[in-house]
Amino acid sequence: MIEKKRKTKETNILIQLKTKKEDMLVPKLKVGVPFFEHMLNALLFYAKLEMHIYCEGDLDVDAHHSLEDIGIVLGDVIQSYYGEINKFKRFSSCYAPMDETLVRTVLDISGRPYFQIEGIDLYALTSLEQSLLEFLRALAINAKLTVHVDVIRGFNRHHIFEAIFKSFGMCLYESMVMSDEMMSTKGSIG
Ligand SMILES: [Mn+2]
Repeated sequence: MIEKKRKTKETNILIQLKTKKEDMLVPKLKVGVPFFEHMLNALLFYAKLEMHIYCEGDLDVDAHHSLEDIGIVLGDVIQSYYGEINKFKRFSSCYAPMDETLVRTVLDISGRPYFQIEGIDLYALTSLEQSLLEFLRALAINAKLTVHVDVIRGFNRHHIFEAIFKSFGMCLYESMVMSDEMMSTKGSIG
């Protein structure tokens, strides 16, 4: 089991990841932002990660602090997890269609934090949608991943965000599949 905690004046977060069969963990999401929990559920399902995510945040302000801080702690958990796997496939690219929407995520466990999203009008997003992207950015940066997300087409915002989270989740799974060698010409990640 990997467990990380983070407590500030804005949020109090606990994340646990089941890494062994013997780990006693009841997967549960408790954040209090239903659409984010729906997205997180999709991401973790396709990443094949069993997690307990608890956040008590200042939702009376808005969801921003909670989502960004969960991204920070989850990124930390993911970095510890691939550190334990040690040798992994590293690169992945996954497409998720959802009716009219098509999204592609390309991910590299590079040790070089970078998050880029294209194909979506960032000025037209709702506050919650912006926070969803801040979550993904915080996750990528804190896990030290290079992530490029391209919204190839689509107009239904529920579809677009769900396809982003699904393809990101699929990429996490594929990149962390064990490999028989260290996938780096220089012999180390970063
Ligand atoms: Mn949905």
